[in-house]
Amino acid sequence: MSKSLPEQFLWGGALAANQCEGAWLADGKQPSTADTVPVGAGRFLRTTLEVAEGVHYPSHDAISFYEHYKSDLALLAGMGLRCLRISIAWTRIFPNGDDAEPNEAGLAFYDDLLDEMIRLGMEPVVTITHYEYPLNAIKKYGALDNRAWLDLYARYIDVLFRRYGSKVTYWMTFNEVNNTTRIPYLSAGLLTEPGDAGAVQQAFQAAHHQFVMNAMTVKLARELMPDAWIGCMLSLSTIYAATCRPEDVLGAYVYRRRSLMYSDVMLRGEYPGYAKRLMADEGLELEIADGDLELIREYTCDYLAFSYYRTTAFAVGDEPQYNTAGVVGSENPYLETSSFGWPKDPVGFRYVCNELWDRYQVPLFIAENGLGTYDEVQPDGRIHDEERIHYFYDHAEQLLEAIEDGCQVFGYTWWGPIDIVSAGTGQMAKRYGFIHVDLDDDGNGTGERRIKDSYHRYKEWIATH
Ligand code: BGP
Repeated sequence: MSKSLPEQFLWGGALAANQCEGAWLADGKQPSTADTVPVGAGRFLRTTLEVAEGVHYPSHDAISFYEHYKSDLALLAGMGLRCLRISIAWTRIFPNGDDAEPNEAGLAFYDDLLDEMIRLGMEPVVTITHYEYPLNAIKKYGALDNRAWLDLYARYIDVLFRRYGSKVTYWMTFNEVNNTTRIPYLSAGLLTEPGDAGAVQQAFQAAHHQFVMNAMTVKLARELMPDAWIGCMLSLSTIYAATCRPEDVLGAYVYRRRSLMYSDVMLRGEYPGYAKRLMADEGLELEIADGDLELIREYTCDYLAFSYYRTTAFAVGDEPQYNTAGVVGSENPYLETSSFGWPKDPVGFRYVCNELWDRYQVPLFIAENGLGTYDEVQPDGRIHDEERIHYFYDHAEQLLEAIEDGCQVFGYTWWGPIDIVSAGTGQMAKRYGFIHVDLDDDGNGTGERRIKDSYHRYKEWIATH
């Protein structure tokens, strides 16, 4: 490959459109799947694909980044961020998913956003789809298990690449694509209850379509923007064996490969044998069209982006559950947990970087790492978020160790550098930011932005590393 990596390590932050922008019907935008999801646990199963009266949908206003992006970007740039990962809301570009023409007002918004980021010295990193799809197209065609999505997606990326190709070098296709089989509504617009007959089949079919779309993205990028980097993006917080009992070790590995299956396809270009066996064992049969496998084989991604938040453990008999940070199995007695119950495991971060580098030998990009916790605003208005500072330093130090180990990592984007809506719970109280936003879980508050102690510490770290 003739493309070169950035000269400077890309320390930055990461956001997702539906969790920060708000303005859910502004300037021609139509609802996305994210706009039908209320606040609270199990929120993805509580959507009806409709927007009901009297229900609070956090994405509708979120933190009004759409309106405040200039001042928010200025605050973010004040930390010295070298990059910012954003996502594009498909529904600003094609409001219904299948419109005859793209929506100029939506395109202009991202032009301005990208220009402003670049002007402030923040390299844009763009996720093409982050947990949202045009709702009207989902209603009309069904979810991504319908092949009709390939055409809709082809038109969408064509517009994005032609419009923003000169501004954006680093792209990612589907956020945490391996969640398609775990949280199918979020990842693929699939409205299925766990245990639904056919749900697993639909999820795997949707994942197959995402693999084809991923390859289409790489192909089009090579034609239109030969210097661009196209990454796949997975949730790769890991799972250890709970003991050295061989069945626990194998079981943990089997769970791990349910995730790695996705990167295997998108980086190595084919379904691995264990994935074929898994599908056969579960009685799944994919509909694969002529040419799909060739496309997947030829157009593999340039890098692997992933999120890492925590780890878990597996013991025989566990029936692991999932949340937005991946598999939840047995407790690990060696780790402390955050106030939202996520174990903190910086050493695991070094382990995962090494695991992925050893497996793929492609550049790695840490697309998300962060700590969601409660913040207390002091009477003097300050926020002493020591736990967040420790979490960041502990993980950043392990990242440097991984780089010393020889892992090629070219960027790290802290999840939610400004407080945004939680994907998993829809809460504002689960805060990740270095910048506080005065809003509560019901969307009440002034929306005022306030710098936390961690803001200064991340700034210091960037300046010295
Ligand atoms: C990842 C998502 C993000 C995000 C983050 C934290 O799964 O890509 O969108 O929000 O997890 O999860 P949560 O918001 O549930 O704490």
